[in-house]
Amino acid sequence: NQLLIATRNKGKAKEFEALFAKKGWSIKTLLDFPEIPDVDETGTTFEENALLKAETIAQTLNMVVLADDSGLKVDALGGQPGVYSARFAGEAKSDAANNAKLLHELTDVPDAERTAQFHCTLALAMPDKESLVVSGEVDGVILTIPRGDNGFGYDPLFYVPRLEKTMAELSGEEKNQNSHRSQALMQLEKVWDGWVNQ
Ligand code: ITT
Repeated sequence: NQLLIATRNKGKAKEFEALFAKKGWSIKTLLDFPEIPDVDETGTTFEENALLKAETIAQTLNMVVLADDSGLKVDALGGQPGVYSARFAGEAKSDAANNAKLLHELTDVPDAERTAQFHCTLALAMPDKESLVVSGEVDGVILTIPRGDNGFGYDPLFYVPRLEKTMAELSGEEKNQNSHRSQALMQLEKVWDGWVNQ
């Protein structure tokens, strides 16, 4: 049971390690394969990019690969940064710069209009098999001041009204019970066995 997660994002890798440890699985990520080149995310949708990452790496390594394409959709920005969330403030993929840009873009947007969703699409691929794709989403509100030290990316600005906390104020375990990533993984689990054994 060897599964490779096609990510080099340390925040994602940590969450997947915890999510799969619960099932008694140990996973690897692209952080364990520094020689493999990055897959160019040329798609315009989460689904296209997740499939691109999963299928390219599955071919390269000839194994079962899971890829995550995720991001933040802000209603007042017409759904941006969306698939461009990692590079919102530039190619350096800096969380601090991305958060600063988000706050800047939302200056003067009143609280009631700062609604957003965290989105996660997962693609599962292996050579010579049709890939599986599932998604999950969580509703939130973009704060004006960051709160909390956990998580990664936009977590300190993403307030979840239902939990009365930002994603960065949740423990790793709490985030993994409530995140867009865990919602998508729950969907994937429903179809996983049938797919592997088909
Ligand atoms: P890989 O392609 O190597 O997986 P990446 O960071 O480039 O890493 P994406 O293209 O899927 O991955 O971009 C996802 C971005 O969306 C990520 O860099 C964050 O800025 C944001 N994001 C996704 N999930 C998040 C989460 O759980 N908490 C905070 N920000 C998140």
